[in-house]
Amino acid sequence: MHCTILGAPIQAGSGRMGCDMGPSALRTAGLASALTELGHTLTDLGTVTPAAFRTVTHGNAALKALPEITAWTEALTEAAYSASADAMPIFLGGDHSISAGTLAGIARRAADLGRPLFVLWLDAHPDFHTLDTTASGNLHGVPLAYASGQAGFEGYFPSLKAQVDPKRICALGIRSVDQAERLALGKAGVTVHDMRMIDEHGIAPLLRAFLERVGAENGMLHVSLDVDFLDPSIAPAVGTTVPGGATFREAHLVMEMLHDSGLVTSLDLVELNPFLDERGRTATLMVDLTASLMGRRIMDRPTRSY
Ligand code: B3U
Ligand code: MN
Ligand code: MN
Repeated sequence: MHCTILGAPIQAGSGRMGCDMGPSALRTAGLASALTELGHTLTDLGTVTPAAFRTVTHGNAALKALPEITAWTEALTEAAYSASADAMPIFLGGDHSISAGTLAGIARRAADLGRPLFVLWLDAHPDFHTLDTTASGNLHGVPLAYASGQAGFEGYFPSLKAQVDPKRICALGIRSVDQAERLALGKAGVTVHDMRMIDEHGIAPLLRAFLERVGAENGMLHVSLDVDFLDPSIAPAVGTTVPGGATFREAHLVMEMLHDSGLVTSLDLVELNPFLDERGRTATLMVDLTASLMGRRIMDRPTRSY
């Protein structure tokens, strides 16, 4: 597989500093060599640069860094579209607001190819706020709502050339949802597998059912991996730790099943805040999970084929 790597060092969407060091920490933890050791080829496209910020005002006074995130979203939409021309792009955040742009660009690519785009959102949070409903004002809480065409972004975020069908989104690992999001997710028809579902059914059957849908429709699959999908005991380098996250083995199993499916066409690695890390262990875990997604395995065979 040919991969492209793009750094998107945004931190303003998370409301605290540190995520801008994410791309650097992922590179330092050996992302490139992990990929090439698995036989993949790779082009590191460096760092995306946003255009100058415009002044914008919005009725929701809580919103933080709207001009900045808007400019980043424009730049990342274009970058994601070109980086996905003939390669699998891996986007290095940066906070989760990067996915407003990465999803918009990938959705446009999928529309060009005439293929349905599916999204696997691995996160403690669904990030399904609009500019009107977010109470924290942190724009890492809105990308999935924006990219799936929810109302309220018009005139602020770039208009979408193609959007993600909310019915093709599966959010897995969810354990912190605001009321406005809960209502909007239900209305839009997003599949939400929260931690209770994972505890009751196991993570593998839930993921398998989704992958079977993607495969049946010859879909493209974008995976968005937020550090806080993982339990904070194994991944401390994130601003919004939520207890009760995915275990080390659950996370690797998800990645191994994704690899075996052969369906993944793009990936976000987001919310890594190296300032909060312990001797690079979270950055290293994110790289190891990426390696599992890209084919690293314990024995030289998949456990199950699709
Ligand atoms: N839903 C809350 C919390 C949050 C969302 N994403 C993260 N935290 N990382 C909000 O602020 O929108
Ligand atoms: Mn997130
Ligand atoms: Mn999160």
